[in-house]
Amino acid sequence: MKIERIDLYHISMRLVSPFVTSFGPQQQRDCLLTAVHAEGLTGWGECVATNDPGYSYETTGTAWHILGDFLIPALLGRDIAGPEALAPALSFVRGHPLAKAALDQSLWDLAAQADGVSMSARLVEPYAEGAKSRVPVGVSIGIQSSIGRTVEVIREYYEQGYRRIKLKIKPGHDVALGRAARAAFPDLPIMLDANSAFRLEDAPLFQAMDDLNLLMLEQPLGYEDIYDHSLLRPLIKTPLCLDESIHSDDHARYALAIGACDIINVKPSRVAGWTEARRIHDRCRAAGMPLWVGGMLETGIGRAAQLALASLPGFTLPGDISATERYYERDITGPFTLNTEDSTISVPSGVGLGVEIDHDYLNAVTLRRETFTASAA
Ligand code: OSB
Ligand code: MG
Repeated sequence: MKIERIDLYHISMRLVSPFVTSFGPQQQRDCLLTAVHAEGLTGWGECVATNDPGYSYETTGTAWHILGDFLIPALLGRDIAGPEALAPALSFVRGHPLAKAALDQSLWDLAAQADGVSMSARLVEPYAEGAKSRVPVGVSIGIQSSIGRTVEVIREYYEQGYRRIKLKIKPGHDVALGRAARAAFPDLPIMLDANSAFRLEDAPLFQAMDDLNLLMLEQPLGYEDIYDHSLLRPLIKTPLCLDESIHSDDHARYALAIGACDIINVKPSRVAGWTEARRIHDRCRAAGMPLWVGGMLETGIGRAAQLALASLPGFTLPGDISATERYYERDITGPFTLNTEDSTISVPSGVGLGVEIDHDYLNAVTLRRETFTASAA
């Protein structure tokens, strides 16, 4: 596909409630969007970098720089055979997976549109079993003012129909929280996510959770670590999941080789896009390692593509993909809703991402927009 023009947006949307993790609070959710124009079609992508370098070193500012000064100019006027051909064309830029993933999503949307199918259908082509039409989901609950308040928030989401709960933890807000949640909900799948806030020396704290029957413990140790997780894993009963540490299929290979985890949270943005995410899916599925799709408080544009990925057969655990109302009062696409009878969200079946963009609202939340064309490059 010949890439004729790319529009870059910086948007800012207010979350319905602040999202607090071990690396800090977030109330305003900024992100970038890419609209890639090729052969009469437009493919949309979301760069989930935030204003602060908390989860990742990338921010909306670094992503704008890397996209606008390097990645986009490298694509303008080029004929890119398909999404699989994108990574080699961008490999001259080291790192910056969140910036690259926006363009990767745009190209998968374009490829699906060119074939007249949904992104899920385009991604699932290699697998005989086909795509799931609805995927199991849960809700990720940020750090609250108290344990009592956390239990109340769990109850609210439980009443809304969510049947997998993830709680953020940090030092001092850990074992007692898990214990209170388990006491209040004896049979609910509950998991904890530390976002790298602990060290291997904290192993006794995680051993104290062994009797809580947790679904998993997500990324307790360093955000680039694989080795210490492999040392922690045999010391605890709770299944160990990696998020931050896995930036590529190679990292998944290392983690499998040294037994660093039981489960991987695949965020397509963290691994530079859906092509690499699918490689990780194939490797882990062959190795029998369960997977789920993680989230970054996406808008409807990113959420549609998360759901397409989660429809692949190897994503067997509930994803961090919640209903729109859990994040935003109003979104730049139509809302996603929870199927309350089975805690799932339906995978969009329309062509491409399968969402309708509300351009009036998109304009209202846009802080900055720039159009890049081949001639101006
Ligand atoms: O660690 O999974 C994480 C959100 C922002 C940054 C990191 C994480 C998260 C979430 C939210 O847990 C998942 C979601 O609902 O989008
Ligand atoms: Mg996480």
